[in-house]
Amino acid sequence: MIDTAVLKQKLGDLDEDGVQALLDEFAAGTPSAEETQQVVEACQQGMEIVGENFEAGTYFVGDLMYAAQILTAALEQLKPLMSAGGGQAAKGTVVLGTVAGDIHDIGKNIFKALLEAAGFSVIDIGIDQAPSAFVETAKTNGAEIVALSGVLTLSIASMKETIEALAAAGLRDKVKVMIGGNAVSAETCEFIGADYWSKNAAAAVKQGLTYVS
Ligand code: B12
Repeated sequence: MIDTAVLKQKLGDLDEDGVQALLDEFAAGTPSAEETQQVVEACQQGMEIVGENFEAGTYFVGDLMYAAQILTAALEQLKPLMSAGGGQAAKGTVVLGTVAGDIHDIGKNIFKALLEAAGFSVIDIGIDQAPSAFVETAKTNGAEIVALSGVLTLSIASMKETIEALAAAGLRDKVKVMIGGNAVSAETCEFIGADYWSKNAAAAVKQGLTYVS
């Protein structure tokens, strides 16, 4: 197993070659799905360092974009390792998307990969999605779970509007609503009337399994 603290720092430092070398070493060691999850979490923490540097004014939007590029490449490499241990039968349908006004999708894509590895059928409607897109897709596909991703503070308002739209369409009792991303908390979950919140995709998948079992 690689040193995840070093990986976190290398991502925070935007050291693309350093991150790549560590991931190559990791992949060569035939890691378990659990170890892969630890590496994904280290990457997530590395992005927090990037965010802190952005807030402090030492990194700029270009640095955020570069960080996103490094993490997207890392995720592509880690994805096949997330389901180590074998896939499972189809579990249920999840409609997943990033809410209106927000274009961040790296965390959403990690959650999607883990859901699929656990056997869920995932309909990913993409980024910056209006409440109506979640409602229509959930209705058409008889989804059990609607999963809302968002990292901006303003995404909370979009999540609330999406849940209100689900209720107006008569779907609120038929689906479980999960929210995730940097912006969510226990308070926001309660405030907007979601069923579950998490900043940890692996824990959220476990919760999702309880909804469909
Ligand atoms: C990379 C990045 C970008 C990239 C995004 C690229 C992409 N394809 O996603 C780019 C450059 C495009 C970008 C743009 C902007 N960004 Co930006 N960005 C980031 C950064 C550094 C990392 C985000 C990330 O990928 N994190 C890693 C992932 C893995 O973590 P995650 O999203 O939380 O996901 C995990 C969990 O939360 C969970 N999860 C995710 N979704 C879901 C959903 C469900 C249902 C569940 C259960 C779980 C779950 O699973 C994941 C794995 O465990 C963050 C800093 C931060 N700390 O988040 C800033 C940050 C989010 N950005 C910020 C800002 C301000 C912006 C811009 C406004 C900048 C600008 N001036 O233009 C724009 C906004 C554009 C828009 N309208 O959305 C601020 C937001 C501040 C705020 N409070 O609102 C942050 C926090 C930086 C900061 N500290 O100031 N950004």
